[in-house]
Amino acid sequence: MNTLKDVDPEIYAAIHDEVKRQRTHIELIASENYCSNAVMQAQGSIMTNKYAEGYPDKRWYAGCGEIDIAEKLAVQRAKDIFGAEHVNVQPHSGSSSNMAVLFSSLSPGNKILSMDLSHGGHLTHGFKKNFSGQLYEKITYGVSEKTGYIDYDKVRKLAKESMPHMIIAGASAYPRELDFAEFKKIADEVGALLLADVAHIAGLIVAGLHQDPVPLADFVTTSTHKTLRGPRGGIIMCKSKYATKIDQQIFPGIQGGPLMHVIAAKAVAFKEAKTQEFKDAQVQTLKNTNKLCSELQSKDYTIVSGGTDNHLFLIDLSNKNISGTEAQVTLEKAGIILNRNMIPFDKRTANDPSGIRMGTPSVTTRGMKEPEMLKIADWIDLALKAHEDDSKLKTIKSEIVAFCATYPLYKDLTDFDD
Ligand code: DSN
Repeated sequence: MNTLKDVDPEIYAAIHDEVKRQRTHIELIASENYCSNAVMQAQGSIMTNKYAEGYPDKRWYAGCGEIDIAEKLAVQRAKDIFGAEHVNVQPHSGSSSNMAVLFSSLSPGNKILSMDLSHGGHLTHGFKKNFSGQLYEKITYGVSEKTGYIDYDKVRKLAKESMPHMIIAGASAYPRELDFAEFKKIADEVGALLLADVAHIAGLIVAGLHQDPVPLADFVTTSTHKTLRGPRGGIIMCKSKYATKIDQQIFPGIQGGPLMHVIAAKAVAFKEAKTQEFKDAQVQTLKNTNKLCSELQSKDYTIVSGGTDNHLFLIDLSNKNISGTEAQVTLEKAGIILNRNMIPFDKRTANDPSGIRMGTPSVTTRGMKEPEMLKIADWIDLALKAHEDDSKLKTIKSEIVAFCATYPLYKDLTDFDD
């Protein structure tokens, strides 16, 4: 990166320090991961220079031969790993994937039935300040207060009462397996379209470790950078009968030129997702999440729903002398990165909620296994107990920096070794 260093020392310094931060911290944000060098090389390539509005073999610009190769590979590989009838790889994000699906199939004022944000849903599933909440009428389902699991009887009841045009199955902070077959039954009973947003669990689905909505749902969207371990972006999968309207809704409906360097990187990630190494990492992610969760439970932390079936879990800190925001800040001081999160039926606000969310895709990609989860649980517990003691937090941080050095990250980025 010597050229960047010369041309723009400030941005170079920010990247340099971010590499250092990623290397020296324990990353537990459930929606993050470390993509491979190969993915980053494709994303950092000259494909960023090319305009390619349209689709392969039907572009609005000349000179798209090589670009078409990349997009066709991305589409074919995504179809292959997910078993999808049709895939659009152009969405810039999971949010624009959802926007395209909603715009393609709903009219303003139509009803959507989706998971409450405070129970684990997503902004694009109808949050009032998001386009989805402003354009459509939202009815929300949630989890049972007693069990923390989605109450499917209640979902069915709400669907029958409200007769939504679309049901959205998917979440950003739900630690249990989603029953897509049950969602499909409910959608069919009320004549609703079914959108499965699998952004968080896509990698688990590809590895055969989570119920698969692709054969069932009308539309399946996902971001590509979470458990799927690709570049930051999104894709839409759908039944063939919706292919034209989805493609037209992405371009020219809501996007112009596709980000071809990102699409090339998606193709690389989809190739990697076919490997045994990827599958093994997804298996290990489940083991690690389970171990971290049960260890914290044994240290008297309250786990929402009592455990986890996937790559994440939520801790309810109500019985501790600390809020979700304070816990996030404290843990960052100690070298552990995660996010504050609302818990179902939270009595506090979204800005300073009662919970924290944690997941293990990143630490798993880094090579950590169950014994390391025990250490991380110890550090979390020690740090939260010492949240008013900065010198103790500093000591924990130095232990974590030393620990992280034994799990080298991006070894090939030697420019940043100092
Ligand atoms: N913002 C993402 C998350 O952290 O779960 C969802 O898109």
